Amino acid sequence: MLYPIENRYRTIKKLDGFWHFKIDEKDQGKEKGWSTGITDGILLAVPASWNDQTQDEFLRTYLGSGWYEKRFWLSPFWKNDEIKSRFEGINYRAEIWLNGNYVGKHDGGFTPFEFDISNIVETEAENILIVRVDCKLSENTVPMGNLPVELGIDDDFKNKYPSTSGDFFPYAGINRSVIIYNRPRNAIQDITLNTKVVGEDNRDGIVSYEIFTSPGISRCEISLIDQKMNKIKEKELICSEGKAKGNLTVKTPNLWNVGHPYLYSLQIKALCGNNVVDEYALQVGIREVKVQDGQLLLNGKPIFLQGFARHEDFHIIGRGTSHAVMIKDYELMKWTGANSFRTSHYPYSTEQMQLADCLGFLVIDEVPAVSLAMRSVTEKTLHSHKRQLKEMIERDKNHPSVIAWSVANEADTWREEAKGYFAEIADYIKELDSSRPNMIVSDSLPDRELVAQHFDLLGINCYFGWYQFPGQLKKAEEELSYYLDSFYEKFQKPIIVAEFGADSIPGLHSDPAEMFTEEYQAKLIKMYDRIIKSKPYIIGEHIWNLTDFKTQQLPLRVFYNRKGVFTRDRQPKMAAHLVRELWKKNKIE
Ligand code: GCB
Repeated sequence: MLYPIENRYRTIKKLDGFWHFKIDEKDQGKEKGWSTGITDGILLAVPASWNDQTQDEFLRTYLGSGWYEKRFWLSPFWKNDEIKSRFEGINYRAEIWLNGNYVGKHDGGFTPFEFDISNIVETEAENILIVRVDCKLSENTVPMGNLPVELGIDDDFKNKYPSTSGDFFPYAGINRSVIIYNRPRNAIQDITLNTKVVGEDNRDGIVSYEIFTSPGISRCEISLIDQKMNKIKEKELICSEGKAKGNLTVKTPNLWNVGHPYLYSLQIKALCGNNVVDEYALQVGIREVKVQDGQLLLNGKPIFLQGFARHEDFHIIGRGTSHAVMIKDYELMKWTGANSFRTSHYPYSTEQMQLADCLGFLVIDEVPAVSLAMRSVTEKTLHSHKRQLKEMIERDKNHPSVIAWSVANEADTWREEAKGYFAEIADYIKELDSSRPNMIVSDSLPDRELVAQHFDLLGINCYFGWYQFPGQLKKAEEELSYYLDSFYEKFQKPIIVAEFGADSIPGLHSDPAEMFTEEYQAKLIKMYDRIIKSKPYIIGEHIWNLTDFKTQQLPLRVFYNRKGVFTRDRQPKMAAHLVRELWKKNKIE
């Protein structure tokens, strides 16, 4: 599935704006005929979560079903083309109707899906698009939700409202853009790229491509264009049964790297006979990622990841796409000197990945398998987990910024049930993409962890000085050191400290430092940075979190999770200044 673009053969129409919306608490919308149109709905903005847009207290925590309606016109110029409707991300379950016709459905809140609507969309009349969203989570969904307390994950967060897995508010609705686009009937359908750096001193590049087309396409012409618009490679390909594959060897290319995110453009023309009928251009960063001799190598050289685990979260829009907030978050990361982040705990929007490519950030891409309670997983959970991994990889496989796939965060991987489950997930992910390392993020005790051996990289979340040994940084330091060494001794895998941090309330100070003050957060981060950098087997540190973010309501949280080094409105706490100082040596300019 290629991201929709515009050129002389393709057009896109975004349906962002105001949509009509109606709550369907008793799930009666279908019987009442809302699939043909809804009356007396309220207006809501799309893309954005429904929870924080209004003054309605009920809607704030509502995770049932709701119906959206949008009316739109399409140009008659589209009528001979294939027309698709694409939904970038709807949390959690979506069902779609167009002009009264059932179009299809999708489960999973963070990956795109699309449908061919050529036969039912109008180009001479108004269209009525209806989207039913249902955010009820269960033992069969990923993430899970509403598990009985005794069968949920074993943590301190059992009693929370709403009761969903993970420590972040389960924002519901049409969180990302809805796009209608056209493409020729004979079209380029998908492209898979893989790049390698080879030769002496890792100076040459190989770009391998696999192009998938409609069966009617007989040939493709491809060219690789540099940033000065020079064509540095070109090739003619014969397509057989809708496929063409091969390699381009590029002598001493500008390699894509942190601080030097050089992007080429791979331009593809598809031909029927001698006529060009479709074109697609894809940005290509030539780079190679490898785990070798206990190190993470980017273009053959070891790299240390410094950065954050984050959330897509902002006032009013919840988990909705905002280009301005995205830019700001990248600005904050650059300001601190970060070179990487993890998409905790779900795939972020496509635009986030495009920015990471352009700005030269390294991304660990994570599927929404957060806090899986292994006693409660079913065949359906496993199936949904695998499907969402596949959808994430299909969407993000061509981004040079993506350096690893994370298959889960803090599942209870010390339970017997985890063994077979994660062995299967590890094999599956290698089948989907063997060009990048995979990883699991664990918070188990090293001697109880049962699945880490299946993965190339090991992410470890550590909260000594917070949940364990609260307020006791000396003791926390000893335990942290022992914990990390024990993990390494047992699994002999490169480790990323994937989360560490402390809550702080901006403006709260104390000396000596105590929990929840800005001083305590800064001191804890400084101590972790020192211990982490003293251990050669650690290949990265990601602070939890870049910014404060909204959670469910529970006694452990004061309105937000306050572990951000920036506040929710993106202002620095004392820790942000400290981190900027700690990381300035490796800062991206
Ligand atoms: C964790 C989780 C993260 C939480 C964080 C915390 O281990 O992975 O989702 O928000 O701890 O602050 O408790």
